[in-house]
Amino acid sequence: MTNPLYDALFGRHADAETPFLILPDGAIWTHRAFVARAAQFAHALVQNGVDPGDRVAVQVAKSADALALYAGCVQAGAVFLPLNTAYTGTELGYFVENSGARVFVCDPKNADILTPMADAAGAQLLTLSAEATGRLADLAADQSPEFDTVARTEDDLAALLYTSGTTGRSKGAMLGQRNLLSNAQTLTELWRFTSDDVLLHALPIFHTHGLFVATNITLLAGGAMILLPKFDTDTMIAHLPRATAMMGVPTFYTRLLDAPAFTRDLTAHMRVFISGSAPLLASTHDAFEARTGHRILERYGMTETNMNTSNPYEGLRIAGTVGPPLPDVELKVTDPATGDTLPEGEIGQIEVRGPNVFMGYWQMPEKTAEELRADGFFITGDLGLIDTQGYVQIVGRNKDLIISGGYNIYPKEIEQVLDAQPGVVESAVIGVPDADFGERVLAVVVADGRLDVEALNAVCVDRLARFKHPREIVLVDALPRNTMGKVQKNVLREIYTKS
Ligand code: MLC
Ligand code: AMP
Repeated sequence: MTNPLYDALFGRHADAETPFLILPDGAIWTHRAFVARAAQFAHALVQNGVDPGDRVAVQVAKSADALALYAGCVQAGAVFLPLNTAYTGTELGYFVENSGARVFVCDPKNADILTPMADAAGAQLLTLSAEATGRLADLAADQSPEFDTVARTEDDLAALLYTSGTTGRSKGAMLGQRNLLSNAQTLTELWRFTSDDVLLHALPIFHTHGLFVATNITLLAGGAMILLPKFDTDTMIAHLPRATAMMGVPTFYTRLLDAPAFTRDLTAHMRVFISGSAPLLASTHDAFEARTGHRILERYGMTETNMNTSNPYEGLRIAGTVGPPLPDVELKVTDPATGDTLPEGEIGQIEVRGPNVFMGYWQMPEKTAEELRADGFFITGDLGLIDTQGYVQIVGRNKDLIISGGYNIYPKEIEQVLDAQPGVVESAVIGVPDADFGERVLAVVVADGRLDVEALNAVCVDRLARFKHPREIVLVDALPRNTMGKVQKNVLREIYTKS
């Protein structure tokens, strides 16, 4: 029986007494202990009716157990569906229902409030806290540390990650074993990860970056991770001496640069700093090199495709570029109107093809067909060019998307909430530059006399995760429109970027 993803990432470490997770309190989980805990979770899931192919939706705090639950899902042949811990009940209801999850795991402190939602969606609710308490933790503790791994092939679904759409509801990106495994193999080699590596891990584990890029690569290499619950500048600085590598979104790097204690001496022993999920300003890249002597290695990816391009480990890392396509990824720049490939240096939409590209959107064949061409090329929605050296530069987006601190925010979703409120005639949500988050959310609202801005903020709290909330609401008489009647967001961005 084989299960390629399980065998490569987890199974082969079953007897290894080497450290895998180093926790903030100094506790260490060996690879063996981690694999054993994963098996206990696999048993607990099966006892709760999880069959191969079933979705297991998980909204829990970052912890060693949360990662072991991911591994347990892979071992049981289930489909892991991680959810942002900031999501509200309304948001969660959609994901659990849409995915048809068999089990929904949440923090014990949210159980009462989320039980009706899980019941309505037909999902079994289990609980797990960062302190290894909760019904799932208790159940797992009683299980055998060995589990007969469920056979899977590389074509089987391993994870479902929801990404919002520019129109309508979120789409579940179906990631198969091949997608995850091939990308982890390519990146491990490209970035020279080995069993000697210790990755400083402060990213959330409900997204591609923290879960697949960081964790899968470390596991494949047989290395270790210092698993921090979240990013905190002082904590990062305290743990850096023990690390060899770090991965982060650009906000991590700008925050570290703001700290005088982040010095050349502190980072001299580090092997590599990797950035992605949002554009790294060339000025940040330069300031980082001036401070530490390290050139940040920037790469480019997305939920649907895992990683697509990377600056080289050896060779020129060029600020403002995301490097050449990965060895097993084809990348072309096309004319958005015709789909024709554009010559080198011309700006167009970025399309990618390779074993990293997802299997389509969960139960959305039309959406899948719109973005994933029959020939396998995925239309990323990013705009860019390929320069004379073969490096890709991302110059913008062909999709109405804000990236704040590495989180994707779809204006449409916020506009729909705002527009439904009394007193709102219409709204336009845009991203404006922000020194900390790269971009922040600003809502431009046309109101009639009845608008109560406090009530507007309150409905956002109820309906939307905190990171999506408009940081500023500006009231205007009318929105700028082009001759076709379409709101000109570029004009709004220009106005509110200047002021
Ligand atoms: C937190 N807040 C955010 C936010 N993160 N608001 C907007 N954007 C964000 N990203 C809210 C908090 O709830 C808080 O609300 C306030 O902003 C300030 O919080 P903070 O303490 O400063 O934030 P912090 O907890 O430090 O989080 C910031 C962060 C975090 C940048 C460290 O957001 C983060 O870890 N981002 C990484 C996201 C990521 O992993 N993306 C990868 C996606 S995968 P209040 O109520 O206090 O005002 C992908 C593919 C690829 O994109 O290529 O990798
Ligand atoms: P997500 O859907 O959360 O996976 O976000 C993917 C999007 O993040 C991509 O489509 C890009 O727009 C953006 N992104 C990821 N990495 C980079 C990068 N290095 N530079 C610029 N944008 C990036």
